[in-house]
Amino acid sequence: MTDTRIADIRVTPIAFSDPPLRNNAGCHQPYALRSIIEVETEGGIVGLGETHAGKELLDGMTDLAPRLIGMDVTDLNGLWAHARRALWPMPDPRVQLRVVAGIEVAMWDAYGKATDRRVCDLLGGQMRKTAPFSAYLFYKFAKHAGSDTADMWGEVATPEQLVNEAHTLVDQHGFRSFKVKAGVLPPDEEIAGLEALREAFPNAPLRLDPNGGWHLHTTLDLLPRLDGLVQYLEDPTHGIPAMATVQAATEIPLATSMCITSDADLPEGISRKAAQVILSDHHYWGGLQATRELARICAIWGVGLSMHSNSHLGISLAAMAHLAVSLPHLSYDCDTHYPWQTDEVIEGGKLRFDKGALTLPEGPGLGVTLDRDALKRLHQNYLDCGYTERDDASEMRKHRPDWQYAHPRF
Ligand code: GKR
Ligand code: MG
Repeated sequence: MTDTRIADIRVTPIAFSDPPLRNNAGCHQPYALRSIIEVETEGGIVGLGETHAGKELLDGMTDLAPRLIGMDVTDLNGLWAHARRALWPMPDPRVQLRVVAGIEVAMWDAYGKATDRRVCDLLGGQMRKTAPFSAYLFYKFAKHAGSDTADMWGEVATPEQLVNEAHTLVDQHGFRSFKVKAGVLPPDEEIAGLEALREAFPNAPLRLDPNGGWHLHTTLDLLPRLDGLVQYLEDPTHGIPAMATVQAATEIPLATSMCITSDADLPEGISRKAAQVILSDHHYWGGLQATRELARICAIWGVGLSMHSNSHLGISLAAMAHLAVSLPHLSYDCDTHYPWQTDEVIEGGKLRFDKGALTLPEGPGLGVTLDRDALKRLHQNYLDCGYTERDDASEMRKHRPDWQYAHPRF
């Protein structure tokens, strides 16, 4: 076996095109940010990771990466020990976990490539052939503010437009379930959108995610209309106490990617029964190993598990898929923003879904390799666009100058 001690860690922030998708916090900017992590071993193997890319995260990478030189790529305990010393405390505790996650995935990938093993095999073996994903539907503007041309999706603001968007995603990727990003339009209009989807796709599971954008009283009032319509209701309202009140009032499973997002939230979230489904995200939870541990906790406590997503490219998708096929406990189709992205940073271009599921890319590790020309181009985008943080609220004000952030809004 080649020498798997870490010789170098490179972190490259990138910016890739993103459509004007709307959510409770505003609207997506023309570029979404990620960082690409390369962990190179003494033996010359390069492992890949992808994670968020705000300034604090990149500073954290700069602090942590040099401390890991000389460590073996299998030494995840060493990674956490160094991370605790280098990154704790940080102003935003969520960022530490996202730093660790990006490097941890690259360590798994490097180890897999060095030993000719797939990451899913290193994670315990393949439990299912493919990783199932659902179509992620968004209300959206036709074009970015200041742009002359509408994108291929056009505006999505009505039930009919939402159904058209769903048809396009199904035609392109074969999805069999749908998640609607809500908290954008008045709830009546969003429920009308769901009802139109139900009519167009009578057997497809539907989910709604207002991102905590509804008041507790609004949510309680709407429950009878959602009962029987949604497979689960994701983060209708904000915080563990309010979610627990809603869950106590309904048979509809509540899911969350907002009120239980790290170990610290688990005792209160589970004991207060704030949600029946936790939407894991290995970027949020500190990597693949931590998410496997979360899956076991969920199985023990009778909580369902699926996956949350943010705008991302193929390295993240491959990592999500390796994790998804190897988790003994995975209850629902996972989320992904991937179909909304046209850029790619891996060789061979976009990974392809078949019937809404992803077959693992072939090869050891994650099965993906870096397209260095694309990395260079997307890094140049990052330098040119001038963003250092995601800012949906400012972007929204370019479309609607009097728009104000409100959480909850309805
Ligand atoms: O990309 O607009 C978006 C989503 O709202 C994202 O930011 C959320 O993190 O997709 C996510 C979710 O499920 O809440
Ligand atoms: Mg969500």
